[in-house]
Amino acid sequence: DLVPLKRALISVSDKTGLLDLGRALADRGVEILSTGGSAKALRDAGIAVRDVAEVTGFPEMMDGRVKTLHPMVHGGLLALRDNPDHVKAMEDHGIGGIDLLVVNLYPFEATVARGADWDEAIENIDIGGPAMIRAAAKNHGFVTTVVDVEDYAALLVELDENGGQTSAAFRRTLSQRAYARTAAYDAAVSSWMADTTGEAAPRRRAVAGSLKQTMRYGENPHQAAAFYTDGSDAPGVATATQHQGKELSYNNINDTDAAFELVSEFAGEDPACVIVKHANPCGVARGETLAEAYARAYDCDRVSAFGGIVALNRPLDGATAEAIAQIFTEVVIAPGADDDARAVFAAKKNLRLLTTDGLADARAGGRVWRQVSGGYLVQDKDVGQIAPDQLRVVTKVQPTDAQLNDLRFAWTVAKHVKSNAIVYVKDGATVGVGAGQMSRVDSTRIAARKAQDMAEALGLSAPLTQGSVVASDAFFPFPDGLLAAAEAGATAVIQPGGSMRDDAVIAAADEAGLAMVFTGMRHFRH
Ligand code: 93A
Repeated sequence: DLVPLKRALISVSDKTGLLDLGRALADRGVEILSTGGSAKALRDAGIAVRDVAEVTGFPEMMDGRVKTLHPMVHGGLLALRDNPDHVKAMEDHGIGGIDLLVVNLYPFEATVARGADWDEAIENIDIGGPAMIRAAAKNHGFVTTVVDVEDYAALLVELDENGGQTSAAFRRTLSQRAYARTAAYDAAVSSWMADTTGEAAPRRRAVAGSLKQTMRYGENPHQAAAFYTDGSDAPGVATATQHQGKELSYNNINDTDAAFELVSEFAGEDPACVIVKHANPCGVARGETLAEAYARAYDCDRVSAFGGIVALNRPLDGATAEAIAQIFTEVVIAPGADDDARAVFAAKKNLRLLTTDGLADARAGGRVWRQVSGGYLVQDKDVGQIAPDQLRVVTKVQPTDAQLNDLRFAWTVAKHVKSNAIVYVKDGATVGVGAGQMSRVDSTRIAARKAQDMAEALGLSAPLTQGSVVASDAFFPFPDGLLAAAEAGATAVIQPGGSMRDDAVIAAADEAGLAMVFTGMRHFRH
C-alpha cells in the first residue's frame, strides 16, 4: 500500500512553510505544479515549478475564481491508478496523476472575523480549493492530501521513512483531516450567512467546532471527553487564560461556565461573587468589596462551597485571594487578577486561576443545544430581562425599595439555578438555594432547611431566611410552596405568576402579610 510521490500540486493562501516544503519536495525529485501566487513564491525562491495554467491550457480567470477547476487537475486527483479504464482515460487525454495535494483555503474565517463586508466575505469563499481537497481525500488510495501547515513536517518524515512513498494509514489519516477541514469551512460560511441574514435558530445546522482539549475523562471516569470551541472570542471559559493548576476537567469546565455566566449578570454593578457546585450556585452575593462579596457568598452554604468554583465580576485582588485560599477551591475565574492575588495563589498549586478579557454579555443572544436520542433540540439562549417597571405588585403589601432590590437579585440568581429553583436572598446575598427538585415545595423546604443548618453552624438563633425575600423560577401552582417560604421567614416573593390558581396564591400571600410581585416571565433551566 505504499505509493510513490512523483507529482504534487501546491495551492496555498497561507504561505507559511511553503518554501521549505517546496525545496524539500524538489530535493526528493517531486515535480511541483502550482497556482499563481504560490507558484510565484516558489519560483522567486529558485524552486522549479510548473504553472497549473500551463497544465490546463487555460489561464487563471475571473479574478481567480476559476484556476484549478479543470479535468487536467481533477482527473489527475481522482483517477484510480489500478483501474484500466481510468488509466486509459488519463492516457487518451494526456492527464498526469497528482500524488500529493497541498492546499490551504482562502482565509474565510479570518476575513469575517475582522468584520469584512458581504462582498468581500463572499469573494473569500474558496471553491476550487475544497473541490481539490475533497477529490484528493476521496482518492486517498493513491493521493496524499495536506490541508494544514502543521502537517508539512510529518509528510517529509513519512517520505523519508518510506523511501519517497506514503503509506495507506498516513493517507487515510490526512484524508480524515481534509474532510474535517472542508466541513468546518462550509460550517463557517453557513453560520456567518445565518448571522448576517438573521436565519432563525431552528433552521440552522450544527456548526463544527475546533478541538481545544481532550480530557482524561468526561463526567465520569469511564467516559471519554473533549472540549470543542465554536470560534467565538467572547469572554468565557473557552477563551479564558489559565495561569496555574492542572488541566480543567469536564465538570470543571461545565461548572466554571455556569459560575461565569451568572456573575456576568452583575457586570458594572457592585463587587459580586458566585460560588458554584454541580452547575448550581451555592452562594451568590454582593459586597462593598470583592472580599466581602466572597465572604457573604461563602456564608450561604459553607459545606457545599468546599471544592467549588468561584467567579467574580471584577479583577481578583490580594485580599479576596487570601479569603478564597482558606478552603479547597477548584477554580477561580475573574476578569483579571492583580499581582498580589497571583502571589497568594502561587502557593496553591492545585487551584486553577482563569482570567478573562472582561465579563460575558449577559444580554447577548445565542443558541443553546441539547442532545436527545435521534437528534438535537435547539433554542435561543435565555437572555430574558425584567425591567423594574415590568414588575407587577399583586398583594396588598407593597415591597420596600430594599426588598425590591433583593427580589431582583434573587430573580437573577434563580434564572441560573436548575428547576425547580427557589432562591432566598437577604441584603444582596443568597441565604438559601433550592435546586433541581421535581416539586417546587421541596425546593422551597430544602433551601430553608439548609439555611437553618447554616444558621446553627454559625451559632445564630434565627434561620438565615428570617426576613429574607424569595424567588421562584416558575409560578407557585398551589399556595403550599409560598406558605413554606413564609414559614421559613420570607417577607416578599417574586415569581412569574400565571397559574390557574393565582388568586388562591395571592390570597395566601395577603393572609401571611407578604409582598409579592409577578414578572410575567419564567426562567426554567434544566
Ligand atoms: O477562487 S477559487 O475558488 N477557484 C479555484 O479554481 C481555485 N483553485 C485554488 N480558489 C482556488 N484556489 C485557492 O487559491 C486555493 O485553495 C488557495 O487558497 C489559493 C492559492 O492561490 P495562489 O496560489 O494564487 O496564492
